[in-house]
Amino acid sequence: MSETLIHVASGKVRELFTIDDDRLLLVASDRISTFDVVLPTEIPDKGRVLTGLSAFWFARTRDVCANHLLELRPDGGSTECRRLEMLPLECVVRGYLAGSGWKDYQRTGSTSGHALPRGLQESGRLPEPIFTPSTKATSGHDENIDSGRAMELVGRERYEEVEQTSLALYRFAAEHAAAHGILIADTKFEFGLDADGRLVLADEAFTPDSSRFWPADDYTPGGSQPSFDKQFVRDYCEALGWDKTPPGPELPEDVVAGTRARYLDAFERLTGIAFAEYLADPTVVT
Ligand code: PZK
Repeated sequence: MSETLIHVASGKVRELFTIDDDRLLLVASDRISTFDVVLPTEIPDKGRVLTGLSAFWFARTRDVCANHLLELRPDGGSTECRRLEMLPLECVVRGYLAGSGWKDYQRTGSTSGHALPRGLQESGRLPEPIFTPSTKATSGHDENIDSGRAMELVGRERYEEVEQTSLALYRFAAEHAAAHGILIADTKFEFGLDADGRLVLADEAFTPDSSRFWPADDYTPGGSQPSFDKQFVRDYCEALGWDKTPPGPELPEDVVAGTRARYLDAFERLTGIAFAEYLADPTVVT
């Protein structure tokens, strides 16, 4: 049996191929980006860690929302997915105030139309998680939009469904992760519709590339927090004095090893499964 794969899309560090009319192959590479630039040095096993984490979360949130995962491939770094009609919305949930949410708040006291209490700190925990959708920018950064604009894009009923579903997914994962020493500050989902118009969670879910993971032990609101996975890379790049425009710098061996260890640590803490067990049989996460 042979399959001809047709390349359909490239993300910064992932590729999407068509298998047939109904199925796509999502391949997670070992590439890493920082300050929005993909670096020339790979982190061995990063793609497998992210693929395994997504599959773990998909398996545990099926009752909250259906998802696109059909099959984890034996290599552990790629998945067969259902082909969907994607919604033109990045579905972001924030439990803590960081990144563009913090920037919006400092300027306006709100983000994506959510008026927030005064006196919140950078990286502070929000009173309640909030849904802050953004549009998929064709170039550059996604743009935060309010619920009115998001409803124009997907319709009122679908908007309410993706908001409630996103919040429920976040609450589930954030509670699980916090119990295992990792704060999920925020996360981004992509949803699609199946042929019957049912909402389906697509893309990746609760990976360090789609979420801000912070080590709970070091959590100190009132400033930016170290990233669980990329902090060695950022610190190294800052110390180099690189101007953050392409091309990015090569990473030395110790930064690669330290970063790889952080990805494996996140995987093992969140799943409770040894990474070697996952490599031997990826289906152990599902
Ligand atoms: C789809 N993307 C973004 C993600 C990339 C690009 N299940 C699906 N059905 C139809 N389309 C998509 C998906 C998913 N997931 C997702 N673009 C199309 C994207 C990852 C890598 F290169």
